[in-house]
Amino acid sequence: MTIHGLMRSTILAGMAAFAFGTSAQAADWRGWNIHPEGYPNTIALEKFAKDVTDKTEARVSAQVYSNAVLGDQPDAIDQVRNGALDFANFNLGPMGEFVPSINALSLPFLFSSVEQMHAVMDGEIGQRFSDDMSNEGIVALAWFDSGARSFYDTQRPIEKPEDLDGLKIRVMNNQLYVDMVDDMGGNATPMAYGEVYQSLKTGVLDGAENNFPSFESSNHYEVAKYYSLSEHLILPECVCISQTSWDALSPEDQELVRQAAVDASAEQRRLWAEQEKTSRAKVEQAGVEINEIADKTPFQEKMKPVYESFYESYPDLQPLVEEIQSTKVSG
Ligand code: BDP
Repeated sequence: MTIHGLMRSTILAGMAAFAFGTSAQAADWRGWNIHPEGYPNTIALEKFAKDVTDKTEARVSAQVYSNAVLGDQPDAIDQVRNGALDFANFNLGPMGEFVPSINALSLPFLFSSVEQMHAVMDGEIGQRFSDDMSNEGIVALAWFDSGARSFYDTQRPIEKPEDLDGLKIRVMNNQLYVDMVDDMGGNATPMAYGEVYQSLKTGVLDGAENNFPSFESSNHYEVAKYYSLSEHLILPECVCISQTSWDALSPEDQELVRQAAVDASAEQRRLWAEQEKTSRAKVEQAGVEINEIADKTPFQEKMKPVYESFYESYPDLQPLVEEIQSTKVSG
């Protein structure tokens, strides 16, 4: 081939790659969301999808599918991992089944406050968690608030661990939560979120545990009239992207998507703070009895075996847990 011929074919190949590259880049992103319309996470995730679409000038066109219409949370995590779904808002509880170090966050009474959880997640430790998730094919771009989870049930106020005796309590999909409830004295039942309402109504379950916004939006408060402020779990949530979808983006678009997630998280945290109050007021008005637990020590004492068996399974994670516990809240 002459030098001209070579140049011409190189240019043609380049043009073809450019044309192909542009069309291959235009992506339709499907996003998983478990919550209904109007929930802080839904509003924030929709904002994320809109920002992504607008800022990339539709090189990525993102759409949120709410109410878990795309499947249960554990399935959805798996689908984001293998690239069948592009993005999602996940709770880091069920994530522990896929990324072992994330289980540290599911140790009951780990954080002393929601502020401490944010200090940990927004800092260097949070970065380590997102690195671990990324090794499993999930890119965590920002963290959402999920408040604190407490027990609620149809039978009686929970003031001490003995009050859980014999109660069938739904937990999210993670062995740590089964151990947590069983060691406190209840009977743990892992179940998909969408099945809990009916199970509470028919007596298949006596109770469950969640934050105020979810207790309200799931309508569980219509059937479970005792909400007891155990605040045993403070779980962060993520805006997560499939590594496959992420890797297909140009560095410029990755930056736009990252910024959209950071903005969505600021919006979610602002909405969350309001929703916690309105949801609490709404369930109280609907006749739910909210019980303060003056002394949580008896519940915490019961969690010693959960920590011990965690350290036995993951000796490497003990320093991380201690680092989290000693993180100070600044300001
Ligand atoms: C909500 C979380 C959601 C969980 C749900 C549950 O935001 O991700 O699926 O609890 O209990 O608070 O399953």
